[in-house]
Amino acid sequence: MILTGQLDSPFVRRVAVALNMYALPFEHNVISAYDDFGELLTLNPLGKVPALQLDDGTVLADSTLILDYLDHLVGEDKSLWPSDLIGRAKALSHVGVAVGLAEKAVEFRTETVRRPPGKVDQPRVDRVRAQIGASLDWLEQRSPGERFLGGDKLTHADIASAVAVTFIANKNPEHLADTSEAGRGKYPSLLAHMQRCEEMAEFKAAPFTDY
Ligand SMILES: N[C@@H](CCC(=O)N[C@@H](CS)C(=O)NCC(=O)O)C(=O)O
Repeated sequence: MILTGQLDSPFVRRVAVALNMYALPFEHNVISAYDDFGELLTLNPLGKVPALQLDDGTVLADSTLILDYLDHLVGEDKSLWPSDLIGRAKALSHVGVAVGLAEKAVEFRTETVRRPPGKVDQPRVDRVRAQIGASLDWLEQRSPGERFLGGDKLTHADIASAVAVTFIANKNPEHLADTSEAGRGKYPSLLAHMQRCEEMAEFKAAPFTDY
C-alpha cells in the first residue's frame, strides 16, 4: 500500500497512525497537495490528500473511507472502534466533531494564509474561528482525565482528536490560547489527551511535520 500526502495534514496523519496501530506496512509518498498538484490529480481526481493506493492499483481517497477499508482489512476484533453500540455511537460522535474541527482548522489557514492580500473575507474568517472555538470547547468537555476516550483502548476518536489538536497547536496556536485573566489554560484535558496520544510509538512513527 502507498499512502500519499504530507504529515502536516491531520487527515493523512490519522490514516498513517491507524496503519501503524494495525502494524500494516506501507510506502509513504510525500507529495504536497499544493506544490505537486498536477501529480496528485493523476492519482486522485479531487487533487486532495490523503490517497491510499492498494496493491491492486485501486486508489481510496478521504481519510474516513480509507479507514473504513483498513478496519475491514484487519477485522472487527482488531478494529479501532469500540465493539459495543453505545461506545461506538460516542466514538462516532467524537470523530465527527474532531474531523470537522480539522477541516475548519485547514479552512482557517486557506482563508487567512492562501488568500491574496485584500481578498480576505473577514466575516467568513470570524465564522470559521467561532466554529473552531466551539468544537474545541466540545472536545474539552469530553476529554478524559486519563488514558483514552473509551477507557484503556485507543480508538479512531482519540486519533482524530489528537491529530486535529496537534495541527492547530503547530499552525494556529492562538485558537488554544487562554486570554482570560486567570489564564489557567482553556483546554487542559484536551491538550493532555493529545500529549498522551502523541507519546505513543504509533504516533511518533508518523510525526506532525512542517515542510
Ligand atoms: N475530508 C477529507 C479532507 C482532506 C483534505 O481536506 N485534505 C487537504 C490537505 S490537509 C487537501 O488535500 N486540500 C487540498 C484541496 O482541498 O484542494 C479527508 O478526511 O480526507
